[in-house]
Amino acid sequence: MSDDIKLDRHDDARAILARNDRGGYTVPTDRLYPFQWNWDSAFVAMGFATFDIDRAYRELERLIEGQWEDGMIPHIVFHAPSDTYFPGADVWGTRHRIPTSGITQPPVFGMALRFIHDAAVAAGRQDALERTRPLFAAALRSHRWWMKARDPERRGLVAILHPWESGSDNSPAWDEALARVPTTTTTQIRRKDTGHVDAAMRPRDVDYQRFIHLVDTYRDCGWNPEKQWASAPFKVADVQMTGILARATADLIRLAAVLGAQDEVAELSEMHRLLTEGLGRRWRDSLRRFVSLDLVSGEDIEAPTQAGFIPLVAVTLDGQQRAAVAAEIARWCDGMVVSLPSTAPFSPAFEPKRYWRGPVWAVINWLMADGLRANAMNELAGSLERGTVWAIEQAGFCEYFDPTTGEGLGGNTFSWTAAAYLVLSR
Ligand code: 2M8
Repeated sequence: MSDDIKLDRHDDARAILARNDRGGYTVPTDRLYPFQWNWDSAFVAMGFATFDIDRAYRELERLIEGQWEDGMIPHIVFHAPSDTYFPGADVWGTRHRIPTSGITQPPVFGMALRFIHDAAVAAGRQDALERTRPLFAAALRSHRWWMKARDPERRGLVAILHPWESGSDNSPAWDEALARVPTTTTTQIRRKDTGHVDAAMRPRDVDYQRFIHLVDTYRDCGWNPEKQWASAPFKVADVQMTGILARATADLIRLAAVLGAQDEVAELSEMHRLLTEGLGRRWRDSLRRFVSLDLVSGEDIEAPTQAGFIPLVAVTLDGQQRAAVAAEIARWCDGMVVSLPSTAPFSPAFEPKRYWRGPVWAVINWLMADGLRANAMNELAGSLERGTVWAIEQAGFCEYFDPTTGEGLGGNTFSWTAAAYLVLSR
């Protein structure tokens, strides 16, 4: 790695964010994803916070324009029409004043808000509290929604009802649970993604049939959370989602304290306790990682994906667990040009070029490094960060990278990859 030319791409990263700006919100990339995506925007907001605090706040302010009455922050906000993406606003058939999808995505929002608030304070901004306060209120409403709508049985784990909610759409983690979902749809499937990107790097048609079957099912529930919970053919208590929610809750506790919101500190602390205890029960010594729970079959999901390590952002491991995680990650990285692969290379499900079935994702490495550092595994954290920065400098701001070659894949000039570069190369 050290023999390669070191390129400084900070200007390029900022230029990508500028180019993907559609007026206070950022699209993940032109054409392939022409709207505002929930967790992309949270990462992007942190990228902006490294050089433009106002724009960072603005990104989150625009995202919550899509927040529903019940507190859910949808996974897509369709601010302006575009016909280059499927499924568009018409397929979702939701009733918000700005068209949105009807499902959500990982709540990185709370993490981003704390990051931006801290950056604003460090920059001596007098208006930090004033800008943070309404966003904190929105984040709190969304965390309440998560606990009520997605952990009604109080396991201390939040569930996804659609693979798109996880952000890791076609991960092998969903294979068994998704196989039970019928492939029939009432919506006509008109994929656009494979017109922008090589189909071999995308989910398969049969995955899309099931994705859209789920959309049809929940639209028929009128997007009512209780009805959806009762009729969901896909329901997974996801450790990646729960880890991010728990971590974002810790960040909101800190903000509540700064804002002098004592009742909210207590409420969020209780939420945090539930979630971290729930996560604690999902650790498996034999696998050296955490496992999600299939709520339809009642079985552990043992597929080796990055999700198994993400709870590190929220929980404190003991010494034995730390050693186990280090050994497991070393096993996944063995022989890879860039790490961390999103599926373990020794798994039969590993496909180094197919989307969430193997490729390296810069934002996952960002979360991984954060979680490792929170658990005093600084060396490993640093090596993942340096590897990510190196991959971007060699291959560009791609959507994801082939771990076996370092090749950049998927969409180009990707916003969250640019944001990851800005934050990880500081
Ligand atoms: C991908 O997901 C969308 C659906 O939400 C898609 O494939 O159409 C995922 O990589 C997801 O994590 C990401 O937020 C989104 C936009 O970058 O693209």
